[in-house]
Amino acid sequence: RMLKRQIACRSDVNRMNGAFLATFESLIPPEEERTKQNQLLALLDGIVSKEWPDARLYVYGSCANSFGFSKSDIDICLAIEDANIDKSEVLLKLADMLQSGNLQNVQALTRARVPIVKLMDPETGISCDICVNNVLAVVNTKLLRDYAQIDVRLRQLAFIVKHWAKSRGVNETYQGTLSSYAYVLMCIHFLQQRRPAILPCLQGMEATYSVTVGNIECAYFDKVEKLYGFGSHNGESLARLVWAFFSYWAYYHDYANDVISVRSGSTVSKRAKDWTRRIGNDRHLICIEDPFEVSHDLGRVVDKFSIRVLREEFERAAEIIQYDPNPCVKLFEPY
Ligand code: 3AT
Ligand code: MG
Repeated sequence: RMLKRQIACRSDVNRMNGAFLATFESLIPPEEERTKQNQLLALLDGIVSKEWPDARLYVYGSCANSFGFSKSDIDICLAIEDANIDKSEVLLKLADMLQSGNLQNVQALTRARVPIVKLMDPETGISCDICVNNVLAVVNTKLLRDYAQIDVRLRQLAFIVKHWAKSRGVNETYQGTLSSYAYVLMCIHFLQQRRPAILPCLQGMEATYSVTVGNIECAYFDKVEKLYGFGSHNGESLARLVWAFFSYWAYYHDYANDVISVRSGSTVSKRAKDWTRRIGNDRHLICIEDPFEVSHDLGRVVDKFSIRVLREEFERAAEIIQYDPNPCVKLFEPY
């Protein structure tokens, strides 16, 4: 039955390519958003440097990893060298200063998993979250951005997948579904696995970039300009990749045994990572290894209820692309 599906699809799915490309184009942020972001960043930089002259602000997440839609919030990391600082104190102090600096909805969330200050800039209308010394997020943002430069199909595929996840309500970690970061890693892994491969494994190549964060060594080949055209032996269209992506997660991924691993460019076994049973709140029902914090399963938020929701949504998506002649309407239908 699977084989029949594949054969049926091979000839048809490319006809949908224009619709997927148009969806992708419609989600790309216009250039003036970048200008506004820089304007806000300059304002924040001025405020921060009064109290912490040596501190630096880094944009991470979707505004910096090239997987951001139009009108995304900005994620900012305040990097302070001093190892003795108390993050909560810094955030409370920062919230005070932002409030006096005419920013709106300023709120310090010091007890969150990643403590942040939230704010809205009335001048640009942009909302942002500021965290302190979350250097790994800045580094994983660079990794994603570097992968995106190798083959345009990664950005296209990830936009479609993120748009689908947001439309279908499966991009909510607090409800047991996956983060955007997890979905982008799923796309990178998937493109590393195509034959011929569309993406290489940057962490498996000679390291040209290396930083140590705490006890984690982050090293990989970052001269991605040398890798332009890497995937050109594979001529698969966006539509075909979207269809194959959802089919993979619907019908082919081995949930019982496999961990997807961008770090290794392949899958690794759950057994080898000792991720075969529930430990504390980590259930490991869908396993996505963080490329740097390798003991961290990005699927750990998924529980026995939400895994069913996710798998049903993967199947639904695969079926729609398979059978619907105009899939972009139903695929992104609000849930
Ligand atoms: P949206 O467009 O905002 O949905 P995003 O790329 O900003 O997507 P997230 O909001 O999920 O992605 O996360 C913001 C960044 O924080 C992305 C990544 O650099 C980092 N990050 C998120 N979740 C994790 C995690 N579990 N472990 C390590 N880094 C993470
Ligand atoms: Mg974000």
